[in-house]
Amino acid sequence: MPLNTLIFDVDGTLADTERDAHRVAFNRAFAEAGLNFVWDVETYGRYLKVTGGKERLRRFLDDHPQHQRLSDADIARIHRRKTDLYVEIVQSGAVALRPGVARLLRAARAAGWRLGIATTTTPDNVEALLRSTLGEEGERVFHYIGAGDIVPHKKPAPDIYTHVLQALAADPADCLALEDSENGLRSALAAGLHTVVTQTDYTRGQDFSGALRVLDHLGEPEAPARIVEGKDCGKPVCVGLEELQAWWEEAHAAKSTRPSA
Ligand code: XBP
Ligand code: MG
Repeated sequence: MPLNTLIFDVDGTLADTERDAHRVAFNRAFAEAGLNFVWDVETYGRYLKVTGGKERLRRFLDDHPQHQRLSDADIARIHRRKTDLYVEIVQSGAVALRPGVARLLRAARAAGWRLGIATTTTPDNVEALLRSTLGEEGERVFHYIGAGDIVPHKKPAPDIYTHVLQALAADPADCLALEDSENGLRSALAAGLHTVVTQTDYTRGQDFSGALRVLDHLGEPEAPARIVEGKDCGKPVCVGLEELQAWWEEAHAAKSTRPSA
């Protein structure tokens, strides 16, 4: 079977949502809840290693016992408000898709490829992002969206990718994952998926060993991306179906057909 399915991460991959949308929404929710701390850009970057907003807040509080203690119910309540605030930010049009994303989605749909989403973030956030960037029918671009607490273990565990593969009735050998972070890459590799990484300011410098290629973004014809790790490092490229197919075939031609996590 040729490559026929792409599974996208959301935060950092479809759009650069973390610094100016998720982080800002968290801080607004903290202020509304009367919490006396703020996540600056650097602090948020460190805690991004904990996937999932509720889990991230719990870890931060565990590391900072000087702040007020919160029950799991308190965290869930603050996080629900954070989701509403995030959705408001996204609905205001403040977040755009990363370069090349809409172009690649269009090309994949036109070629009859299957499209999935495997993300740690809350389903409401995905819906808002897809509608604000791709239009009212944005969610329908994807054949299946797997998001948030639907699986027991968040990335870097393979659960969300395994779940999406099952929902799409897809063999990982026929699919490719697109990710932006080491946690996401580990998750996709552990589910048996070859993976292309488009790094962000927050994930640059992470360990992307095992990725087919690492790029600064997917690129557009008039503003190509650059391969920053992997074969042809330094080369400008506008990532389309042909490039993904070639990188995937190259990996399949290598001694093992399955990536190693
Ligand atoms: C990113 C995450 C999410 C978001 C916040 O995941 O780890 O937790 O930072 O979203 P991915 P929530 O890159 O897999 O999309 O607050 O809704 O968890
Ligand atoms: Mg991500």
